[in-house]
Amino acid sequence: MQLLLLFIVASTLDSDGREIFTCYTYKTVAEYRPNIKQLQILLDSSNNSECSIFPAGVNINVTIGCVSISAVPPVTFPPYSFTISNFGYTNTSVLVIEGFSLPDDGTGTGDELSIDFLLIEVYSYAEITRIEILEMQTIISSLSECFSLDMPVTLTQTQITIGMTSTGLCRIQMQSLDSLHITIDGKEYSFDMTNPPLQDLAANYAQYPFFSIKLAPPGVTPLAFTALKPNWDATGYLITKSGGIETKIDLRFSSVKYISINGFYKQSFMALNDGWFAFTLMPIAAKVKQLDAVLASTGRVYSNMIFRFQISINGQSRTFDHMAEIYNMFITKFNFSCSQMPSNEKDGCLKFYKLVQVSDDVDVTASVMFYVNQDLIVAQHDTISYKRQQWERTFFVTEDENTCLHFESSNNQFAFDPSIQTTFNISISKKINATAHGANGTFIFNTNYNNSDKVCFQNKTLQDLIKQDYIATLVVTHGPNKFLNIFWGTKTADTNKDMLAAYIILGIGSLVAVVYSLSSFARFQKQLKAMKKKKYM
Ligand SMILES: *[C@@H]1O[C@H](CO)[C@@H](O)[C@H](O)[C@H]1NC(C)=O
Ligand SMILES: *[C@@H]1O[C@H](CO)[C@@H](O)[C@H](O)[C@H]1NC(C)=O
Ligand SMILES: *[C@@H]1O[C@H](CO)[C@@H](O)[C@H](O)[C@H]1NC(C)=O
Ligand SMILES: *[C@@H]1O[C@H](CO)[C@@H](O)[C@H](O)[C@H]1NC(C)=O
Ligand SMILES: *[C@@H]1O[C@H](CO)[C@@H](O)[C@H](O)[C@H]1NC(C)=O
Ligand SMILES: *[C@@H]1O[C@H](CO)[C@@H](O)[C@H](O)[C@H]1NC(C)=O
Ligand SMILES: *[C@@H]1O[C@H](CO)[C@@H](O)[C@H](O)[C@H]1NC(C)=O
Ligand SMILES: *[C@@H]1O[C@H](CO)[C@@H](O)[C@H](O)[C@H]1NC(C)=O
Ligand SMILES: CC(=O)N[C@H]1CO[C@H](CO)[C@@H](O)[C@@H]1O
Repeated sequence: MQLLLLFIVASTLDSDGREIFTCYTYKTVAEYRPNIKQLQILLDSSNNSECSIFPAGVNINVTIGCVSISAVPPVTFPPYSFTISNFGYTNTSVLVIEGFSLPDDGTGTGDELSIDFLLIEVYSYAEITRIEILEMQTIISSLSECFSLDMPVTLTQTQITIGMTSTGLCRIQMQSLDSLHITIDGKEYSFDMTNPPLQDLAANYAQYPFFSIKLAPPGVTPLAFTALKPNWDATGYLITKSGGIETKIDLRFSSVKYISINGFYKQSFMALNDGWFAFTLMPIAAKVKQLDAVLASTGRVYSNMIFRFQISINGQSRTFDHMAEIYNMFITKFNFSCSQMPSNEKDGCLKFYKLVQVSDDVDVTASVMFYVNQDLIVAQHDTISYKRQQWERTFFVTEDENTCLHFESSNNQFAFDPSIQTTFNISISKKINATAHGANGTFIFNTNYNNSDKVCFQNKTLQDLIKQDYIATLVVTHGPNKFLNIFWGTKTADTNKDMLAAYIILGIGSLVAVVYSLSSFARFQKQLKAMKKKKYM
């Protein structure tokens, strides 16, 4: 727990109070970070119950002691005095003093005084305890610690958005901020303090743990719509200027994403089920119109397109492509399976599938790319969400009047509390006799689910709907937790074998091309030619 001490002139409290000895051990140390003007006292409690008597509001005096002062005349300095209001003997383990700097040593060299000991006095009206610190560590705080490592960057045609997580360590620096520089794909963009978002940065830095800044490079379009990839390389740094000294603070971006039209999808996610990667993309009609306008503005008529899904995790990635010839915003569901891979790639694919299945930190992007022969004319890139799956496999089994959801557990099973109601929201999309692939049946069931491997419902309409081809989207809500699964079938399965057979039949007829890593364009062209001229409706 950290205490932030503000410079408040100490109200003089009675320092003649009773002294309590040994509230802290000799392991209590002080760390001084001269570059960020901060003194931290890491308190090592001796768990002396007597010391619990200190109230929340205490005064603290820090006295700097120098035994040998070479300076002539010897420098003298008053103690630093602070008041804090949230002290707790058992829970205050660090005292952080901001804006602390040691006095000049008086030798004219500009060096800071070297100190021999620190005396810390913590006192209230009635009690005082003293801590002597004989060893002080001077630590040059790395300026790379100004922000925590989670710093995502989003690029659009007109805007650079940087999400920042403040560690609070560089408040002093941020007050003398001078400029921000960011290099995207070899091109540098600079922003000085005339940019309001930069003016806000210092204030936001001190105030919020997380905030973002949005920068619009004046008069330039950072990226064209023909960006081939959603993931970019970018570097950036801040410059601060104080007393004629320039300091560079590197920004380490956790990800750099290019998004063509922002907020393109009202829903977009990936789900895994029984060896399948299933993707759902539901665009917003108004955004599709915007994309159409961008396409029209190229003055060219695209001949083919690719829906590309890229899944990355720990430096490994897989790309799945779905090739089509026309754009139909009603293609909303995509699926890929390792079983569709060439035999030499199946094992690698399955390993990857298993890795994704048990990971939380998976990066998934969806790209819709329009081509005139091999020229990419427009691309829409988005990041889509993925949540670790609760069940490895979900499927329906009909048992008389009952329609039962069966679950095969995954490695990471969340335990449902049977005393709390669980909501099963099942949306069925029909593949046959549906103008679009949109849902045309939603069923909500509330039950006190007890972690059993199946849960049954009675609804005649649902039972009829799953007699034929369907795609089911299941959202299970349990308190604040939500679990999502997507699965499908040609008919209700009674055994695993039937279900697997159904999957394989679906796989064979599909026009899906599955590619590892980014396939060369020649390969794509070959595959495209080999495709039958079919349209998706
Ligand atoms: C702490 O410092 C203040 C201001 O210098 C002083 O008035 C006060 O007596 C000091 N308290 C103790 C306990 O030394
Ligand atoms: C005080 O208690 C804490 C937490 O129980 C323990 O980690 C620590 O070692 C104790 N310190 C001493 C000096 O006994
Ligand atoms: C310590 O605990 C007290 C009482 O629970 C609380 O008021 C105070 O804010 C805490 N201090 C810190 C530094 O967490
Ligand atoms: C059920 O899920 C569908 C989509 O899967 C959603 O549109 C609908 O709002 C959900 N209903 C409830 C009550 O959560
Ligand atoms: C789903 O849509 C199809 C085609 O529009 C229709 O034939 C069918 O009755 C619909 N089913 C439900 C349950 O609404
Ligand atoms: C089945 O579910 C549908 C959709 O939620 C509902 O309209 C219908 O009343 C249900 N039928 C029965 C018998 O519960
Ligand atoms: C869990 O619920 C199912 C049906 O809802 C029931 O058959 C089963 O006995 C229950 N299991 C436990 C351990 O309570
Ligand atoms: C999987 O995708 C292919 C190509 O879009 C499609 O033909 C097939 O029906 C899909 N299968 C399921 C179960 O959705
Ligand atoms: C598979 C299926 O149910 N197909 C039906 C689609 O709708 C037409 C007429 O609306 C029926 O004749 C088909 O049997």
